[in-house]
Amino acid sequence: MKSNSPIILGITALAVLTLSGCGRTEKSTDAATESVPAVAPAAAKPTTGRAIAITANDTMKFSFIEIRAQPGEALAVTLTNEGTVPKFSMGHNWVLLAEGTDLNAFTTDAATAATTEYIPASFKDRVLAATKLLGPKESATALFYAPKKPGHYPFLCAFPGHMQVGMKGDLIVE
Ligand SMILES: [Cu+2]
Repeated sequence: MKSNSPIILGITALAVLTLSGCGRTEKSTDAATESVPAVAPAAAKPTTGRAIAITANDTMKFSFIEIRAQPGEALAVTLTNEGTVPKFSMGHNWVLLAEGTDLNAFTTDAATAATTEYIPASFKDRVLAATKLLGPKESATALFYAPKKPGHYPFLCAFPGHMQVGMKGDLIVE
């Protein structure tokens, strides 16, 4: 009996911990989804989504700068580079970032991130979706779920200098 009591106590304590632990886990998961929208969309990608076709060319402009989506909607954003200037001096990509991302800080770091197609490692966890960097007449699609939290999520072209001349917009989740 002497040896049984601590074990029973231990099991009881474990059960209590497990029960309270469950409650806590559920709550913190919800909180994490709300405060860190970057994590949820990166976890899973849809196999298909509402098609949104954007073009860009040598004038360094996206064909439109506003996309509206419903929370959690599956989207397929296709960027086509209709320009003719070679990729090393006029590449384009489409990069969606977490709400509130400091775009100037992003582009500062992006300028030295040529090896990762101008998506800097320092901002990797802020990237919700992105296409590869496109040369002339190339196109690529980013498949992703819109964030579940309504808000304005910035997108831009990460090629050096392009955001500054206007290659940026917003995904508006509402
Ligand atoms: Cu560009």
